[in-house]
Amino acid sequence: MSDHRKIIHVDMDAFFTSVEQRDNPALRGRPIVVGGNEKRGVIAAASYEARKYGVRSAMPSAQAVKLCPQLIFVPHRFDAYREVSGQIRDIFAEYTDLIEPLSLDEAFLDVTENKLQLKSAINIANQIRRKIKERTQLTASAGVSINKFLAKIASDVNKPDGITVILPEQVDAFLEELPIERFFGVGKATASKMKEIGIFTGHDLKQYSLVQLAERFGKFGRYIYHAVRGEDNRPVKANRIRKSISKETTYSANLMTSEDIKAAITQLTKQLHESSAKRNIIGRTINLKLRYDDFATITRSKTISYYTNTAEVILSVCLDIINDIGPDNRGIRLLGVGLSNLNTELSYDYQLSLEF
Ligand code: DCP
Ligand code: CA
Ligand code: CA
Repeated sequence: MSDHRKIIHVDMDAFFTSVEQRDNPALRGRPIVVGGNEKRGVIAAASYEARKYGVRSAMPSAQAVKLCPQLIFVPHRFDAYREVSGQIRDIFAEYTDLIEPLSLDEAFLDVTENKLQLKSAINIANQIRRKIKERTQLTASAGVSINKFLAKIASDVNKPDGITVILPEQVDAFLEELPIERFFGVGKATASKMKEIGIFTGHDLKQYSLVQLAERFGKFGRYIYHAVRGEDNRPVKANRIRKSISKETTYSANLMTSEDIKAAITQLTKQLHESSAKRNIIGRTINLKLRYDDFATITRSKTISYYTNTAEVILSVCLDIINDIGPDNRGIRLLGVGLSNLNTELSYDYQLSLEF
């Protein structure tokens, strides 16, 4: 018997736009996007028909319209996405309680031991995909392998509506051929740094020692050294999904003027941007926390129609909130700025939880 773990990564196909096409037949087969509008904003999701024109999530709307003039903009319906998210989690829970959601539309499952005593993880992944289709009329793709790193990469290989299995004996060859930008956790910046030193594939990456990679890429270098050898022992952790991210400061001298407050919030939004960008976290709700010199504390939030982590957007929403609160002659001893309603996609949470 194999002593490898059996890990599945499931990810819904073109999630928001597929829900919209399911619920409105007039949108089926058409290039649609969710998020933004013809004139402004950023695209959250693009249907496969829109992707043929090069339209992608996180692209400014104006650029998308240039690529595809007949593009249809559909408003968000987060309740509908959350409902599907709950339905797929219920399906996962029929097999295991070791479910680690990474965002609304994807999760890791450890099915080494499972509730139905099934031996084959491939069988389980296919059952899950079939049930998702039956109960939600949507498709999902799955990756099946021996660890999270491989399962996550695998789920993307035969998208949409596909399954990819990387068996233990296939791991080395698969990773050696894999282009470096496909490695989970390698963003654009890291990929170009790697290419500068001749790393284009897993095979190239293997030529570097642990020390060399650690010197150049820090903790992530150590992680990737092991990952390219198929070593990733991180457990599937149930319900690790992050709900919010924030930065706050207590000031040694109370803030009294609106200029001081603005400067302090500007500083906090910069820090919040850095820390959320590093983790690839974007959110729709901006939270502001204020503590006055008499320790009275208030928190106020505003929700916008798209995900963001840009400092300018967060700052302008915070200033709106401050404006709504109105003038107050108490001094301010603490300010906090945060994001919630997150779409926590992945890769960088990853880097924080590397333990070897
Ligand atoms: N999303 C978003 N803003 C982003 C990225 C994604 O609002 N910058 C939302 C819309 C997506 C959903 O999260 O539909 C899931 O993101 P994925 O990256 O899994 O992308 P899709 O499910 O849309 O497509 P794929 O079939 O490639 O998984
Ligand atoms: Ca998806
Ligand atoms: Ca996803």
